[in-house]
Amino acid sequence: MKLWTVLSLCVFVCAKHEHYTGWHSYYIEPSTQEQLQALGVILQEYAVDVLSHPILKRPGIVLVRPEHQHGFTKALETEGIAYRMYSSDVKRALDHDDRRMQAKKIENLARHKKELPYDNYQELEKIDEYLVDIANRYPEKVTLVTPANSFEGHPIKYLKISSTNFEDISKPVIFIDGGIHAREWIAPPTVTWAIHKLVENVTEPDLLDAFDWILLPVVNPDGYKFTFTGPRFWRKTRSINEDPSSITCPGVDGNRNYDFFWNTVGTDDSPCTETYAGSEPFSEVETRVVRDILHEHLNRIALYITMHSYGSMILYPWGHDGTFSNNSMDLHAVGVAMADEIQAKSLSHFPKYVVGNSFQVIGYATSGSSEDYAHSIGIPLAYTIELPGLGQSFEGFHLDPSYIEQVCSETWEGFVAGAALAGELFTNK
Ligand code: 0X9
Ligand code: ZN
Repeated sequence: MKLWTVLSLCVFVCAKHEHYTGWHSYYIEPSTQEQLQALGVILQEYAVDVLSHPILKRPGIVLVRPEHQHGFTKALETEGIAYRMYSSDVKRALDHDDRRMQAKKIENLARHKKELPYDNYQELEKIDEYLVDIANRYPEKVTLVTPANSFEGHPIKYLKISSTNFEDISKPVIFIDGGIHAREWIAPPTVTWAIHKLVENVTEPDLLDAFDWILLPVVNPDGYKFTFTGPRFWRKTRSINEDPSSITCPGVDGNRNYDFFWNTVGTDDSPCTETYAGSEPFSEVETRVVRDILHEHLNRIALYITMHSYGSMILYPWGHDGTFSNNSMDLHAVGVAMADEIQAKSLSHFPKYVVGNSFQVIGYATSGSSEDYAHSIGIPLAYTIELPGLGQSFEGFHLDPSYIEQVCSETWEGFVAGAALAGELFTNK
């Protein structure tokens, strides 16, 4: 029986990443504004999957399918854009990641470890089971809410955690979500860890006395599940709309789908791109769930954080044009306080966090993001946290699983600091 389990896991792992057979990954390093502009066109023409956006002085990382590699590299050479191949066998690298994950899974099974893992990435079903289990075990503090199913019918679940059953309306609310971008696997565990710290392993009891919490680990369950069973670098939702090309190219970039300067910059009209904004604002049930939470608790949400990866950044509005909001002093101060606390617990070889305006820090404009939307409707403190990624290529999205717990626990320190300051600012407003 055990042998069968091991064999079937191997067959599954080895067949899984066929999609990436022959794909290469490249570093690209444009050195002038003109090259950056030309690059934009090249990336579109060769349907390149951008894992990390290049800006001047910061190389980007891209994946290129076999049939486009020749044209892509020739086009870079014509424009004089520096590049080098990083991985000539993306599939092999992914198979390797999978084998390690499966080995850890088998080891945990053998040890009868039933808890949600923090030494391995968390599968959707395990997260769902955990949310149900916590709600059942701590009914006096925790309420499970399933407001809708995703496009493919997966329940979108979140927890409301409160010592006063959300009835004390003088308490500020902290809302944290993760997993809108499917491939950013480190994001959901930081949200489940926050649940763990608020309910199971409580070291800061005042956090429940002072705040109500809403924690939504996986906004985009379809995409998230898809990356565990199919293309590892899937980013979007999995929906199909009236656009005929969405049948072959499903999915919308959830972080371009909010109604804030929707589809004006940093987006694409074609469903076959990674930053497709959707057919209209809030076309996706997944973003509607987040929108509805934001509006339901609008007067009480003191702090909204959406968890992404990677880059070790704490970003705040406005991301579409790089200007600052009226609350930018507080946004910056609380962002720095969170980064300081994370940094204090971090490892020396992890990248240092950078805090700042979304556009200015990431170097490209984005419209329709959840962070900007939340702030635009009146949430005073709204952030995107780009969690750390290590390594030189797509490892950015696949931080060594042995670091998951480290990232979760250091990020928790940031949440604690952010909540404390957000609470003070909220009460004094
Ligand atoms: O591009 C994005 O959606 C985010 N980066 S990621 O690598 N996780 O995809 C950054 C979004 C920040 N933008 C705004 N707040 N507008
Ligand atoms: Zn993201």
